[in-house]
Amino acid sequence: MHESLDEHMLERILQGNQDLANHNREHFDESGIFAINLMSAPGAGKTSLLEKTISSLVPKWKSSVIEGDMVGELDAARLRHLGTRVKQICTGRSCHLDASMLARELHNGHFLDADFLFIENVGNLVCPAEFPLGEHKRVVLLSVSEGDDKPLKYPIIFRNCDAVLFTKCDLLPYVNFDRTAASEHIRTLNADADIFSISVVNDEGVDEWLEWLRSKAREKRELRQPGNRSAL
Ligand SMILES: Nc1nc2c(ncn2[C@@H]2O[C@H](COP(=O)(O)OP(=O)(O)OP(=O)(O)O)[C@@H](O)[C@H]2O)c(=O)[nH]1
Ligand SMILES: [Mg+2]
Repeated sequence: MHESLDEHMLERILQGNQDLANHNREHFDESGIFAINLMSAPGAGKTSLLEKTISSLVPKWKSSVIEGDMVGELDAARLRHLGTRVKQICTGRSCHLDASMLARELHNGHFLDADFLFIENVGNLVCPAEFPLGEHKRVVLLSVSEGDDKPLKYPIIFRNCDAVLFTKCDLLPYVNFDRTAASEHIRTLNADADIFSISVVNDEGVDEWLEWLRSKAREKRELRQPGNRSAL
């Protein structure tokens, strides 16, 4: 995409997106929802993780989902089975969600009546990294069948995230994926990212992931208490 755009035009597009992302963040903060942008290559396990996560969070925590896909409603249908409020955004020829797509949905407001807003981005390790949506946390899934070198080859998305989930860890006996090497690659780019090993097949790491989500949401909620305006 970027090759055909001159630098100046690209900067303007990214700045326009950032402005709208800031606007989206205001909506999130006003409503008290905690927004997470899930990004990965196609098929790394985003929807499967959401199925597991949302069904584990109920009844105490309520979730809404915005699903980004180029076409179709397959992932949205999977999540609606759980009784979750899901809005599908079809991006057409675009390989990522952008802040304007979200802004259009947020203005109707009813998605924000929940504790968590999970935003499943279009499967792509490149473009979603450059288009923040206003989310509070950015989470990257790297499935073990993709290879432990991916942080080195797609650095932007790993540099600009809050957590990395190695997914499908039940497959580790069958693939060459060195978790230590992958973690070191991530650390060279991003000293602060939390790193988890997850499998929705044998539930490895699922409790740690859920506790991470809950603790981040609680932190956010505490910062919003009256008298503490720093989070807004
Ligand atoms: N073995 C194993 N398979 C998994 C796991 N998580 C997901 N899968 C499988 O991986 C495939 C893709 O999973 P999805 O959850 O659809 O992946 P996704 O990232 O949402 O895919 P897109 O939305 O198309 O980018 C499915 O066949 C899942 O059953 C896991 O922990 N272990
Ligand atoms: Mg999906």
